[in-house]
Amino acid sequence: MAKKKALITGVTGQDGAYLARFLLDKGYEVHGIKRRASSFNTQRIDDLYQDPHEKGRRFFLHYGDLSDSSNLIRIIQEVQPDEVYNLAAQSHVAVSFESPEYTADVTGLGTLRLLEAIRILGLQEKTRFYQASTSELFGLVQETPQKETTPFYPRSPYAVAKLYGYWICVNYREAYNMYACNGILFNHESPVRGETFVTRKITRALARIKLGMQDCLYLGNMNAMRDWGHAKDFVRMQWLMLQQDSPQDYVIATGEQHSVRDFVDAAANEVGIEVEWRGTGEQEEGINKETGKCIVAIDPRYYRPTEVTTLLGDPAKAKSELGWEPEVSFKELVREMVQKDLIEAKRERLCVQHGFELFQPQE
Ligand code: NDP
Ligand code: GDR
Repeated sequence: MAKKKALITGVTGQDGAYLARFLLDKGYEVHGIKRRASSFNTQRIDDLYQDPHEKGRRFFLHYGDLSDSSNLIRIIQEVQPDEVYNLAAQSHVAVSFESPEYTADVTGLGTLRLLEAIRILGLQEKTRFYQASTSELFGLVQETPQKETTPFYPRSPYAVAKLYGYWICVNYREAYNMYACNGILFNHESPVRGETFVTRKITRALARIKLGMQDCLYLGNMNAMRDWGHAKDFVRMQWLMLQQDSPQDYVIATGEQHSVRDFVDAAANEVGIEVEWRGTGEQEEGINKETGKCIVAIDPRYYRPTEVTTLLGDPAKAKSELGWEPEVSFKELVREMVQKDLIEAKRERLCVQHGFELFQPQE
C-alpha cells in the first residue's frame, strides 16, 4: 500500500515537532511548511532532518507562509496530501493584542487559504483537514466544564481569529462535504514549549534561580486557572480525529485544573525550593523559605487587557468515541519540563564558569 502523505503547517512549533515524529513512526511521508527566517528556526525538528540525497527519505520541508495563498496552493499541488494538519498560527494570546491584524490574517484567514487551496485543486474528496482550534474560544466561560456544545465567548484578537478558523472549517465541511475537523484543544505543554508561555517561563526561570543564574521570576495573573496536558498526548488525538468514518469536532483536555501559582509551587518543588507566598494582588510575592529571598513577583505588564481567568475541559466525547485518554499526569509534565530546563541551566552555568558571556533573551 502507498505511504500516506501528511502536510503539517507550523511544523517548527511545539505540536508540529511532536506530530511530525508521531506520523513518521506511523510510516507516513511527512511534509512540513516552515517560514523563511533570518536565522535557523528548525531546532525542534533538527533530529528529523534527512539529507536530500538520502534514498527512501520520508521527511520534507517546504518554505511557506499562511499569509501567501499562491505559495500554499503550489505546495499542496506538489505534495497531494492525504491529510493536512493546520497547526501554524500567531499563537500567543498576549502578542495578539499588540498585533491584532497580523493575528487575524495568519491565524484566521490562513485557515481559509488552506481550505480554499484544497478546494481549488479539486482535492476535497481526497484530503482530510485538521484545524488547531482552542479552548480560548470559550474565553469568558458560559459553562463549566467546557465541552463541544458550550457557547463561545472569545476574549482576545487571537481567540477571535481562531473563532473564524473554527467556523470556516465547519462551513467547508458542510458546503463542500470536506472531511474537516476542529480539535478544541486545552493548554498543552512540553519541554519544547515556547519560552514565553507561562509554564515554560516558570520551569526555565526556577531552574535558573536554583542554579544561581537568575534572581527573580516576574509574572502577571497568577490566579488564572488552566487545564494543562502534555503535547505528546494531544497530537495523538489530532491524528485519531482524521481516521474516523465521519468528521467531527472534539474537546481535548485532561479534566483537571490548576492555577498559575500551583504551577509555580509544583515546579519549585521539583527543583527543590519551598516557596512561601506573601501579600496579595500586585504586591504578591513568593519567597524562597530557605534563603528568605523574593524569587517570584508580579509585573503588571504581563496582565492582559481582557483575561481568560478559568478554563476546564470535559473530554468525555473524545474518551467515549475515540478511546482517547491522556497518559501524562500534571506532576509528570512539570517534572519533565523542569528536568529539561535544569540541564539547560547547568549547560549555561558551565559556559559562564568558563568565561563565555551568554546572550539572555528577556521576557
Ligand atoms: P507554536 O507557537 O509553538 O507554533 C506555531 C507554529 O506556527 C510555528 O511553527 C510557527 O513558525 C508557525 N507560524 C507562525 N506564523 C506563521 C505564518 N505566518 N506562516 C506559517 N507558519 C507560521 O504553537 P503550538 O505548537 O503550541 O500550537 C500549535 C497550534 O495549536 C497553534 O495553531 C495554536 O494556536 C494551537 N493551539 C495550541 C495550544 C497549546 O496549548 N499549545 C492549545 C490550543 C490550540 P516559527 O517556528 O517560524 O515561529
Ligand atoms: P494561554 O497561555 O494564554 O492560555 O494560551 P499562556 O501560557 O500564555 O498563559 C496562561 C495563563 O497564564 C497567565 N500568566 C502569564 N502568561 C504568560 N504568557 N506570561 C506571564 O508572565 C504570565 N503570568 C500569568 C496568563 O495571563 C494566562 O491566564 C495558550 C496558547 O498556547 C494558545 O495558542 C492556546 O490556544 C491556548 O493556550 C489554549
